[in-house]
Amino acid sequence: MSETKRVLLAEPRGYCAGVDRAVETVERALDKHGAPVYVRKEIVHNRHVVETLAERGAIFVGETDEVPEGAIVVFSAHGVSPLVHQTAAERNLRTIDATCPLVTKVHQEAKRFARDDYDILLIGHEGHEEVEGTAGEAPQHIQLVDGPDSVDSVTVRDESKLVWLSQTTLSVDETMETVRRLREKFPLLNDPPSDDICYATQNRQVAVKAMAPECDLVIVVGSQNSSNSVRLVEVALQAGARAGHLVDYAREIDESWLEGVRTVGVTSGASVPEVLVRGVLDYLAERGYGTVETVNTANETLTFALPRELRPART
Ligand code: 0JX
Ligand code: SF4
Repeated sequence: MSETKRVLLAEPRGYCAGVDRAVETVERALDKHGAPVYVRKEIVHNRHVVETLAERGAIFVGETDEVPEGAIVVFSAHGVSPLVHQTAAERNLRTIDATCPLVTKVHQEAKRFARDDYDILLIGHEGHEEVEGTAGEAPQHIQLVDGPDSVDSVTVRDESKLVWLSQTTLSVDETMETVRRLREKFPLLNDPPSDDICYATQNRQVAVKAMAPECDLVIVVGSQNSSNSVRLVEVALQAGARAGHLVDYAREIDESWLEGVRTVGVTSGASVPEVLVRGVLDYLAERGYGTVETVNTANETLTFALPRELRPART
């Protein structure tokens, strides 16, 4: 084996279409209306993004009741329940909804199946904002299934009217295992009309899986509260990477992780700006990992239009 140190760089990585749109929404709202612009929850789950927007005048709040009457509030990419829309309206807030259209799609599915009186098993992580928003569309019909081990405790009203939906940013393999166990228990379980785990989540997992078997170490750039970023570390380890770590910044890399390491895999979550990946590549280059080979498994071209309130007026 050659001793040459190298980096494998996953492609696609980083910003997805929904994050790009959500971050630009806050930037444009600041340009158009001036600071402050309120944002309910983190616009996306990335420390650097949130800190940068806060420096520009965005004020991040936990709930809409912290926003002054009549002010502008942006809803994050992860989506909100109808109750949040309602409380914002009651406070006369001017809302700009940056919910990713692919999250909205899951909300629509939830509403439709609830209208048809199905029991909905929503696979997702308890406490995550996205599942709180989706579950809020039909709380009487939806129950959360947080991974394969939660299947045992699931009970339903009518096994013949049952569908599973999911959070958009889960591990594909773990979700399929959860569905397998659910179907063992409920053979008539219906699949969602289309994939709820979104294209960006899937593509980033496919890319990291392709490089993981060759990696002594995989560094995923992303924040601890970013579901899709955390999943990339898990997927890398399951696919054969010898070690894996999540870092917000290059400065969080521990020199000891590189001991005896020849191949380092690098990728980033869907909420991570490329500048942070560049920081990690520079850090690695300074330590002898200057050769970078891209591992490309898909090309992404999807983009979403900005929320209506921020589109240029028609002439
Ligand atoms: O924690 P998540 O992966 O859902 O969110 P993050 O890191 O902000 O990623 C992009 C937004 C995803 C919404 O589906
Ligand atoms: Fe939308 Fe997927 Fe990005 Fe979430 S990860 S914002 S669902 S494109």
